[in-house]
This record gives sequence, structure tokens and C-alpha cells, in this order.
Amino acid sequence: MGTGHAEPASERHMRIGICCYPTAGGSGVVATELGKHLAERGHSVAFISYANPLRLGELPPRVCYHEVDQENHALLKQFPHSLSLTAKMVEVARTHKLQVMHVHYAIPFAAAAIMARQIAPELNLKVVTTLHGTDITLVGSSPSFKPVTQWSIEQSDAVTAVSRYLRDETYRQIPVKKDIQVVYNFIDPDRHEVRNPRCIPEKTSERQVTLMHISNFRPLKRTEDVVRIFARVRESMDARLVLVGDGPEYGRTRELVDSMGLSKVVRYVGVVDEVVPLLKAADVLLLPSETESFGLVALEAMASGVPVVASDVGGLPEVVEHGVTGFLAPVGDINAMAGYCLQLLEDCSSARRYATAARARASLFDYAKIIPQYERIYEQVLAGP
Ligand code: GMT
Repeated sequence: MGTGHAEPASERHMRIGICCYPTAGGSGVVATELGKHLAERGHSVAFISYANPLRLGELPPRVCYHEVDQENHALLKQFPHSLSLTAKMVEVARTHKLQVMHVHYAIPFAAAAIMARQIAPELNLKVVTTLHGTDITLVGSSPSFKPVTQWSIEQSDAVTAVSRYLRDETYRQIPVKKDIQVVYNFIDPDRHEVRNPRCIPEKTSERQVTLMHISNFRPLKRTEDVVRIFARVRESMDARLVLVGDGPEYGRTRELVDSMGLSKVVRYVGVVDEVVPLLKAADVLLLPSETESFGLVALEAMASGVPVVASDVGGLPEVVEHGVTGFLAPVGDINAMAGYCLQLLEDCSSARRYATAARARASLFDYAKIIPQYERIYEQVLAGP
């Protein structure tokens, strides 16, 4: 597992609740992998979500999963999910004598956890909140939600953000004084097999390169840019595009592919649990998002030795090193991004160099370095009053 346990596991056994969205988003992936690693390191972990988190799979030792009821009430047509969540947190915390509730999203999880803490004062439950992005940049900063987000952050026992960008953006958008610690997202390097990068052999265009995009196809992922970048690349080399995921922009993206006459060279994979096997087939990962607080998929690609061409926004420059592990260009600059793809795939030796650098940089985000940071935060809050 990983590059070895660089730091020993916390000597203290802790009982930790982890609350996250179960869907195919980075926050759920990070929360699930965190819980599994914590359990491997000897802690007890109780997941709380409204459906089985995507990457949880079979429950490993010391891990349990509790589902939040989503039933509709006979009288109340729209039963308040936040209260069902709070009720479940109280129940699970009492059952497993949880010490820490680590929530992944301020809205609604931190608010629910703070209520749970008050409902069950005998547990002295500590609330750790990790901000992932959309909870601040989209939901949390809307005028009506801002006071709830502000209160949830202030009342948490500790708050973390997945990038410096997100920490700074939170301070910019929400009037909070709370210390927000940056704890980066992570990967397990051993799960990402290295392979020789494919590229176009000199003087022939026989071999096809693979551009890949992985997302939930929300408008901010700019999947139409992905198709346009791909079309530009194809003007210079034989290439195919693999689109992984699904979401609101899927139909529009498909329409664009068809209208550009590209349907024969675009493959749609849909939603997958695991991106690692797919990444083995990729030569470049495209992530031309409007914004990303971190861009977990960029890190996953780099860990697989796949360089990234992405937008120069949000936390992406903290992950992708421009000119070394991939390239960053202004949002919407399709020409620049296509040019960078060509540069990456220019010849075998440069493709190899970028792949090696990508993997080396990803190792800075090894879980063995990151999980102890969360353990220390739990220990700090538990040492408090
Ligand atoms: O990007 C999304 O649409 C999904 C979202 C989520 O809730 O999982 O991703 C956010 O959290 C990830 C894990 O920390 C980050 O890697 C993503 O950059 C972040 N998305 C945005 O900031 C838009």
C-alpha cells in the first residue's frame, strides 16, 4: 500500500464518523478513501450517507456504513433531509460512541453535525469540516445560504480546505475568522500502474493517441471545449477521445460530437467506479473546467503517468505544474490547449519525460503523507475542551 507508511499511524485509536455525498464526485471519493485508510491504520470508521459511497465496495475491517433515510412522510411532502441526516448522525454516534464526525461539505453536513453534537452532549462529539469547493463557490456563498455556511464553519471544531485557493476563496466569500487548514487530496501511488506512454512514432501517423476527459458533465466542466480541443488535435494527428462520466451536459456534448463528424472517434464510457484502469489507455487528460478547487481527476491521471492539459484556474496550478507535468491555459482557450496536447505528444522522449514528471509530482500527494495530517487534526480537536 502506497510508498510505505512514511509516518506511523496515530498511537491513539479513534472512532470516526465520515459523512459524504455518495455520488461520482471527487469529494465522495476522497472521503471514502480517507475512511478506508483510517481503518487500515487501526481506527474505527462509520460512514454516513444517503447511498452506498461509490468507492466503498465490500466493507473492510473496522468500517461500517449507515444509510440516511430518504423516505417521504405521509403528511410532510418534502421531508427535510438535513434533519434525517442529523437524526442518523446522533443515532450512529451513540451506537459507535463516535469521537469525531468528519463531514465532507459544509452544506448541509456541517450544519447537521453541529446539531447532532448539541443533541448528544454526553458524547462531546467533535466536528471536523472539509470544504471541497462547490459547497463554498456555488451553494455556500449564495446570499441566503451565506449565514448558514458562515455559522457551520465557525462552529466546527476544525475546518480544512483541499487547496490554498479554496481556503483563500472561502475567506474572500464568507466572513469567517476560523483557521482553515489546507489538507490536499491524495492518491495511493501503488494503485496507479505505470506504463510506457504511447505517442506518435516519428514520420508516421499510424498510431492513434487517446485524449481522455473524466467528469460529471456539469456545465462548469466545459465538455464542449473538450470536443473542440480534440477536433483541433485531430487536424494534426490521429487521435480518439474517450469521455468518462455522465451528467447534464452529456446530450449537448454528444450533439456537438455528431455535428462535427467525430462520432467514429469518440468513445463514451459512462459512469465508472474506478478510473485507474481507464487511465492506462490515456495519453493526455483534458480538464478545461471553468473552475476547480483541486481537480482530483488531474491528480489521478498524473499518478498514472498521464500528463494533464487543464484550465489555469482555482486549485489546478497547485496540482498541475505548468510545462512540467502538463500545461495550463486560460479558461476557454481551445487553441492553446490543443497546441499543448500536440506539444505533449510531439515525440516519444518528451511524452516519456512528461509522464515521469507527472508521476513524480503525484507522489507528493501520496496518502501516506496526507492521512497523518487528518489524524493530527482529530487528535488536536480531541485534546480540546
Ligand atoms: O467538481 C465537481 O463537480 C464535483 C465536486 C465534488 O463535490 O466532489 O468536486 C469538488 O471536490 C473535489 C474533491 O475535493 C475537487 O477535486 C474538485 O475540484 C471540486 N470541484 C470544484 O471545485 C468545481
